[in-house]
Amino acid sequence: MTENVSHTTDGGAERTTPGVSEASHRFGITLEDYLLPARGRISMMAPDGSLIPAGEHGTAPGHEYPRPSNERLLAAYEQLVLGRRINDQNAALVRQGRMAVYPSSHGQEACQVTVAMALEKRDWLFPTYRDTVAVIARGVDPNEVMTSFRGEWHQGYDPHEHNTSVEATPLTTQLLHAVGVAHAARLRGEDTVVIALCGDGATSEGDFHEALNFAAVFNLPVIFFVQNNGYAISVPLSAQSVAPSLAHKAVGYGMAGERVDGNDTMALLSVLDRAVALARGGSGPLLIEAETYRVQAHTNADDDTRYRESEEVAAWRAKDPLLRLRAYLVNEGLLTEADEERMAAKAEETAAALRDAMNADITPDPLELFDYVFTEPTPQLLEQRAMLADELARDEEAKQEASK
Ligand SMILES: Cc1ncc(C[n+]2csc(CCOP(=O)(O)OP(=O)(O)O)c2C)c(N)n1
Ligand SMILES: [Mg+2]
Repeated sequence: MTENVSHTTDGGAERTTPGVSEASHRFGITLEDYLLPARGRISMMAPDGSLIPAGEHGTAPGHEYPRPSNERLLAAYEQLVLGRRINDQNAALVRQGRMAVYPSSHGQEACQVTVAMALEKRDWLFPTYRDTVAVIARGVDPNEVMTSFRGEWHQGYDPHEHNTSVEATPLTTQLLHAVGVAHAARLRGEDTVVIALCGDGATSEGDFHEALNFAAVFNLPVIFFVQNNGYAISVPLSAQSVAPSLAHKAVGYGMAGERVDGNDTMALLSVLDRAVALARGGSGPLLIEAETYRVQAHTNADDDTRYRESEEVAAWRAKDPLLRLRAYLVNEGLLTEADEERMAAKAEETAAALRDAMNADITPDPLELFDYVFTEPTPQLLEQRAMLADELARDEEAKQEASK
């Protein structure tokens, strides 16, 4: 294989970071093939759960990916069952008025679960508002994750306890934070890998460009994982980008880009495991575009029937990631009825605990608003806190006086 390697001769190779050049040599493929190995979409499992033959996975020649172990696929399936239950429970809690908002990842659970599984505990995950299931798969208590969605002002969990950042609502701020954390880890000599999540619409943001460029120039171990679910609220991808694929955006930064079937747990695990190993080994950042679909509305606040056809949604429901992996595992005799009952019961237990937690009323302390803003509060914040404390004390006095 290696004797056929032809690298760019126009200086492109020299401009590329040594990590990227070394990776292309290692695989015995051209720099161009390394930077954009997935001419097609990588997939390993058909929607009916049958295996796609190795030569048809969509990878570049000489660039085949190993199939994840059965144990790993079974563990992923358990997480998918839990993730689906959490998504549907949260949607119900919103309808019952117990939660303010919930951007569901129903139908995107394969992406959610596999990014968490690909990382080690010491690594970092930077999620968005749609990535609750990924945060839970990272080990964060679901009740803590849902705190902010019920309208409390704090995030509910300590990012440092789980190496999992807050679920960012401003599009792509988290990508810059992810790059910063990767840079800091590098300077400290740690081998941390960072996965930063964003959506298809978010790739139009200026911060997306800055984050990718900085990560590539500094050869940082960041995996930018784009869940292309077809829409940014009501805006379809066709109105968002005319790039041949979102993965193509990587090559302009000197970064490898891959496209993967985002409803194929097997392909996702394989692509992500390889990406994490490459990033940890010093090959620099990677961009992965996972093609999936937002089968529900953006949030409870919008009506998706106004901007898309129900046939489109139905076609994607037929590619459901959970049913696909289940079909594979059942066909292979890897998933028994007893396994399914156990997994469903565990998911039900989590959903019940979530209902109890969200149904319990809270009485927030208004002064808590000033806590956790900065490690060292600014003089202005301290002044505002004192003003509010004074006002609250006077309110209390007035109440006492009135009740006499
Ligand atoms: C900087 C910024 N601009 C606009 C918004 C409003 N907004 C919230 S979600 C969203 C759509 C994002 O779509 P996409 O990146 O595809 O993610 P998805 O919701 O599909 O997961 C927009 C425009 C925002 N949160 N932040
Ligand atoms: Mg989207």
